[in-house]
Amino acid sequence: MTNPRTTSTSSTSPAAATPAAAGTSAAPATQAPSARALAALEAARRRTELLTDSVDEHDLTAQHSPLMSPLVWDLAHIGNQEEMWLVREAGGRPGLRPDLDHVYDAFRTPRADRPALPLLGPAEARAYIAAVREQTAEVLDTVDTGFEQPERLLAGAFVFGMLAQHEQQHDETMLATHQLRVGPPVLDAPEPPPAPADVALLPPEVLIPGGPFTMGTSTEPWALDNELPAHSVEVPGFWLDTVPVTNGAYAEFIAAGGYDDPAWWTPDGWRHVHEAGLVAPLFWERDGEGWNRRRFGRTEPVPADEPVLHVCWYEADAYARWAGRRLPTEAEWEKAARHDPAAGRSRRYPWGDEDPGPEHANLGQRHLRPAPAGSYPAGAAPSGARQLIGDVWEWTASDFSPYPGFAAFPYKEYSDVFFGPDYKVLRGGAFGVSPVAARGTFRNWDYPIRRQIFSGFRTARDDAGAGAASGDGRG
Ligand code: AVJ
Ligand code: FE
Repeated sequence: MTNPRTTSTSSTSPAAATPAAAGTSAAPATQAPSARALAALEAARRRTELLTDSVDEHDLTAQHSPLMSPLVWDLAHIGNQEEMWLVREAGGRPGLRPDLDHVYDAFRTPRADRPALPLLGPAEARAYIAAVREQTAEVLDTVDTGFEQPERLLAGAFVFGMLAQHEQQHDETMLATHQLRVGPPVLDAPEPPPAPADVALLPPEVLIPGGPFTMGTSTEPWALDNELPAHSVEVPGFWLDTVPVTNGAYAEFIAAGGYDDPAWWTPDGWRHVHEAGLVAPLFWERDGEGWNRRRFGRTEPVPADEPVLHVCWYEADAYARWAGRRLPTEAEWEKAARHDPAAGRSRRYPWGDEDPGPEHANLGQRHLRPAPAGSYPAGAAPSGARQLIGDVWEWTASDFSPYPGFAAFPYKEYSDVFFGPDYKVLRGGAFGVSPVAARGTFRNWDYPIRRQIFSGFRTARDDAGAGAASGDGRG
C-alpha cells in the first residue's frame, strides 16, 4: 500500500494550515513545514500556560471531576508524549525521563485513578515540559521536514504537527476541567460577535444533493491516521439543519416532556436517562419557568439563540426523533462540510481550502462560548449550512470505525483501539478547538453518555426525491 504521507504532495498539496492557536493570524500558504511546526507548537504552549497558570497549585493537583484528570497530569502528559514521539522516536535522542512513560500512559490508568499516581508536582511538570521543548527545538533545527523526506514521522513536519494537535486536544480537555471546576471564574475572553442581520431569513434546512463524494484525505500533511485515506462514498440526497440546534429549540423539547416519554429514546438512552437522572443539558438549572447555566464559574440565563452545548449522544438522538428527524451520519456530515458540487471535489473546509480565520469560524478559545446560531456567513458551506466548523462539536449517528485501507500510525492507541460500536463520532469542533486540530476531515469520538465535552448537534432527514433533487435547498 502506498504511504499517503510520503507520497509527493506537489500540485495536490493543500496550503499549509494556520498554526495560530487563537485563529487570528493565518500563516502564509507558502510557509515551510518547519516554520509552521514551530509556530503551532508555540501557540499550543501559550494556551497550555494560560490554562494552567490561571489556577493555583491546589486547583492544579485536585481532581475536579472523576471524569477528568488533575490538570497537572495533562500538563506532564503533554511533555511525555512529546518526549516519546518527537524527541525519542523521530529525533533519535535518548530523551529525558523515559521512566515517566508508564505514569502518563493514558491507556494504562483511567482518568479517575490518576490522582493516585506518583505525578510530578506543578513546578516539576513545568520544568519537565520546558526541557522537552528545548530538545524539540533542537530536533526541528537538525532534521529534514521536507515533503520528500522518506521518514514518515518527519515528512512535512508531521510529528511536530501531531504533537501540536495533541497538546491542543489536551488544552481542550483542560478547558472542560475548567468548566467542571467549582469556584470563582479565572478565565476571560471577549464575547463572540452578535448574530448577522440575515439570520431571520435563513431557511431552516438545506439540501445536500445525492451522489458520490470524496471522504477523508490522502494529501493533508497533518491529518491523523483515522482521517486517511481519501475514498469515495455514495451519499443519497438529504436535508440538513442550516445551523446547529439551539438552546431555545432544545428547551421546547424539555417543556414538551421529552425526557418523560420513552418514545423518543433508544432503549439504552431511556435506561441512561433514568440511571443518571437527566432532565436537561449538563450545567443547566431551573430558574422559575426558565433556565440558568453555569459557564466557567459564572451563572447566567441560558441564551436561546446559541447552539445547545453539553448534551450526550442519547439526548441529541432523542431530540432529533422528537423533531421528526434524525442525526446525520458521519458521511453525510462530511459531505455537507466539504463537497463542492460545482467543482465536483472535496474542500479542506466548508468555505474552501483557505485556513480558518476569525471570519470563518469560532475556534481556538478566542471566545468562551459558541456564537449565536447563524453566525459566520463567510464560513458557510456551498449549501448555505453555517457553523459546521467551530462553536460546538456535532454528534453524528455513526459509530467510530476505520476507513477502508486504514493503517494505525504512529501508534494503535490514538485511534485503532477505539474503533467499534462503543463510541459515537463527533465532527466540526467547538469554540475551544484549535484551528490546527479543526478540519473538514477531523474525527472526534466519545461514549454516547458523555456530555462534559463541548458537544451539540444538528439534525437531518432523508430527501423524499433522493437522486432526482437539484438546487440549493433555499426554495
Ligand atoms: C480524540 C479527543 C478522543 O482526548 O481521548 C489525546 C485525543 N488522544 N491524547 C482523547 C487524544 C490521545 C482523544 N480524542
Ligand atoms: Fe494524550
